[in-house]
Amino acid sequence: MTEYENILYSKERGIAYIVFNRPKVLNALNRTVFEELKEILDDLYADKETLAVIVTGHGKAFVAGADIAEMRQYTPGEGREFGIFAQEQLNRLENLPKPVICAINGYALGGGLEVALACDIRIIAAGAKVGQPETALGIFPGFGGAQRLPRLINPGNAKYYIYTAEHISAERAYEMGLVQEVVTLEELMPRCKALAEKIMANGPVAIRLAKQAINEGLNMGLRPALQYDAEIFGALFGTEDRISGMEAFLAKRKPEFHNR
Ligand code: DAK
Repeated sequence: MTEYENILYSKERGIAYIVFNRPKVLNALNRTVFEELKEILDDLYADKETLAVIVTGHGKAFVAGADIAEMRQYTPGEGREFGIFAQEQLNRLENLPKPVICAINGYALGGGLEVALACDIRIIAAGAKVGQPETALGIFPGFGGAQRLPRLINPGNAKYYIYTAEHISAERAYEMGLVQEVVTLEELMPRCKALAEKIMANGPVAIRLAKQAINEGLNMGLRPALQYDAEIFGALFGTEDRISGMEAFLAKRKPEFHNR
């Protein structure tokens, strides 16, 4: 396994772990973090064995945002280039053909929340805070937060939190549907692993195509989205997993899926 300076990357029993690891600066995202994330995503796109991914942070924060110290001296051209590269990696994370669970262990602010928004499911530790405080720095959420947050939660709430730059408690995030569960910090990783295992017990090809249908469909109107579903759904009937899933049901036994 490749060692990275700013990210701990490991795999165990079908689950890959991406752990942001710059605890001295609350895992702030600099250019190098995104370069490392790019390599990790290259690996995950090619990896057929890994069936789920968990993203979290080392130390007291998940990610406290983009690295303000590094960004401070950016020219408009550098800012644009950094934004394009970072956005591309978050788009690739969002569309990774495997379920991605975000374990929010502490602050997920600015770019940190934008990473979490690019994951499929968010579980948060009680006491952790999320938010898009960029307007307090004179910028707005430029890694996708201005687009993904209002699509995920009520646009009025998204505007409220982007305009005020207020931190959002775990409970309020749950109330708004921004996260799926609030658990204690001790329970966070066991719960995320159990959730990954539960998902992995189902047909991997079905999950991959469900994710594709949902992500693509969210960018379309209802009719073209349903048409798109019908097209990719048909492909499932040619898979070995679909046959073994249905045969197992009829034979009253547990299915065995082979990701084919
Ligand atoms: N960047 C750099 N360093 C950071 C940091 C960050 N985002 N957040 C924290 N740190 C550093 C602190 O400076 C401090 O360093 P030392 O003083 O020890 O050297 C260390 O981490 C510990 O932080 P604190 O001492 O502040 O810890 P506290 O527990 O007191 O406070 C906090 C925790 C999370 C409330 C506080 O650190 C904080 O407010 N952090 C900043 C949060 C924030 O504003 N995040 C948004 C960043 S802006 C772009 C698109 C998008 C973006 C950028 C560009 N383009 C399209 C170009 C995204 C921007 C952002 O994410």
